This record gives sequence, C-alpha cells and structure tokens, in this order.
Amino acid sequence: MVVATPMPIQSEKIKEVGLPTIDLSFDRSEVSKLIVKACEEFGFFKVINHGVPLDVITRMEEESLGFFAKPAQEKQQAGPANPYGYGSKNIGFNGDVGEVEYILLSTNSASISQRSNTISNDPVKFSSAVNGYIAAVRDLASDILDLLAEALWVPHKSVFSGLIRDVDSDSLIRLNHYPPLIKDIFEDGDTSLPHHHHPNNRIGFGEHSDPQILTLLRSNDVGGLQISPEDGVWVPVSPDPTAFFVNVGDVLHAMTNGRFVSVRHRALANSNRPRMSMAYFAAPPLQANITSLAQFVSQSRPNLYRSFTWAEYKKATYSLRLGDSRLKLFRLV
Ligand code: GA4
Repeated sequence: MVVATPMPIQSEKIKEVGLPTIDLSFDRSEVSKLIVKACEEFGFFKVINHGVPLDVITRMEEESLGFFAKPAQEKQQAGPANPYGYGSKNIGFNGDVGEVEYILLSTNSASISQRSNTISNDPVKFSSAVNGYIAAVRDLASDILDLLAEALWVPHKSVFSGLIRDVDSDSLIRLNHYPPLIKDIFEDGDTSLPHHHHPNNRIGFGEHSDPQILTLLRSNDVGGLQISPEDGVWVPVSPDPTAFFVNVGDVLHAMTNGRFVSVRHRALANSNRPRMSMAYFAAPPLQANITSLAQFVSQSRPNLYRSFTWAEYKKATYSLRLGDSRLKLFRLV
C-alpha cells in the first residue's frame, strides 16, 4: 500500500518542539511552578500521573466509540448540535466545517440524562459513564487551577477553581471522532492526482483558541493535534492515551492579563486510523464577571481587557468564526 507523506500546508512551518510534560505526583510546589511556566510559554502542557482512574476513561471512551459506530441515520437523531447534541462536519453556526463528527454535552447532569435517550440504547449506562468522567476531569482541572493559584500567590486560592466548581458552571464535554482519510483516497478511486498531492492533511478541527478557562483533552493513540506557538508555526503533539493535555482558554488569558496564553491549536484528520478525543472545557457560570486580577496589572503592564461576563463572552464567541480572535473585541489598549 502506498501511503502519502503528509505535506505541510503552504506557508506553514511544522516544528518539532519538546512540549512540557508535568508529573503530578511530584512535589507540589515544584509542580505548581512548572505549570505556571508552561502556561506562560506555551499555554499548553501534558500531565501524567493525573489520578483519573483508567476505568473512568475507558467507560467514557467505550460509550463514545459505541455511538460513533452507529449508522449515520441513527446518529442524526442525536442532532443537531444546537447548542448540544450530535454534529457532523459543521462546527458552530457560521459556516465552519471540518473532517469531524462530534457530540457536545453540557456538564449539567439533568441535561445529560435528557440527551442520553437519543445518544445511547442504554441511556442510564451512558449518563453514568459521562457523569463519572465529568466528576473526575472537573477534579483534575480544579487541582491544576489551585496549583496555579498557589504559585501565582493570588489572594484567594480558589479564584479560578471556584468558577468551575460552581453548580452553575457552564462547562462542556466534547466527544470527537476524526474518521481515517487514507481509506477515502483509495475508495473514491480518484487517481488523477499524484499520491503526494492527495489531501491527506485535511483539517479535522480548524485553528482556534478555546474560549473557556481551561481545557483537558484525552485522546486515543492516533495523532492529529497541533499547537501554534506563533503565527504559521505548527507543533505536532504526540498522542498519549495515558495522559491529559491541558490548555489555557481565553478567560484565563484575560484573568492573568495575558501572562498566560490561550494557545491556538487545531486537529488534523491525517491518519489511516480514526482519532478519538474527549475534551472537557472548564467554564465559569454565565453570570460570572471576568476581570484581570489586580496583581497582573501595573503601570508597565496596563490592563489589556475590559471586564465581561461569561455570557457576554460566549455570545461574542458564537457570533464569530472558529478561527477569529474573540479576545480582540474586549481589548482596551
Ligand atoms: C471551540 C472550543 C469548543 O470546542 C467549543 C467550540 C464551539 C462549538 O463547536 O460550538 C465554537 C468554537 C468552540 C469557538 C467559536 C464558535 C463556537 C464553534 C464556533 C465556530 C464547544 C467552544 O466553546 O468554542
């Protein structure tokens, strides 16, 4: 079998960079400093020995696999993803598309049990897997946010984690399935292009930053995730099903007055095997007021963003395209 080598999309540079891996079983004060450094440098890091039980992850993954293996017509019954449910190829409401199908869920348990009827033939099992997964990733995200708060010496340790632990937190779960592409190349019978010109680098989920506070992502052993530390530069992230990948969202970027960066990233569907990922987007409650913490603002570092509620930010997010910068709209200087 001839497998074409992925070609970088023109004017893009693929760079191999060692991204930070943080072992959460190490000394707490060391770990917290490393996390701060990673949030400043990349807005992205990988955590190992994270304490999320393997069976919690496996149960969620099996439910997810079970759903995506269903016939297309059945999956459509769980859609459209407006704002929650099944979506295929269409992302958001403004014409963004990608080689991906997904389920978006609120982390609110009443909303999950209501949705599970259209998602699974065993809705109770599905809800229980999702609720177990959410509880575990919420704990992990809260721990990470507390570690950050400790190292930053913010006045209240729970200034970040309190927002995502709130019962009204607007957090989300996204289950993604990126179908294999090599299969298409051989099945569509299109031999008009030389192999290296086949679009085997198709965008699964286009370039964007995450709007929320923090994202925790777990994927299977199929790669595709890339982060962009600077314009036009892409750093591939090696898959690691035993780890969680963590990235800073726009809200944390704004609260730290830009000291932490909400990294731009994307996922390519460039493999001959399906990529599966599960993302937890830790968000504040809709009415929460987001403002730069005083300690990040000084004469030499003026306040970059005006205060906003998460509801306001979310509205702006959904009015724009996937790749647009929302933070720009809230910029003061
Ligand atoms: C990107 C991060 C999360 O996946 C998401 C996405 C959301 C959606 O798929 O509905 C958005 C996208 C994400 C940002 C811009 C808007 C909204 C699609 C889109 C074009 C669930 C989120 O919160 O923002």
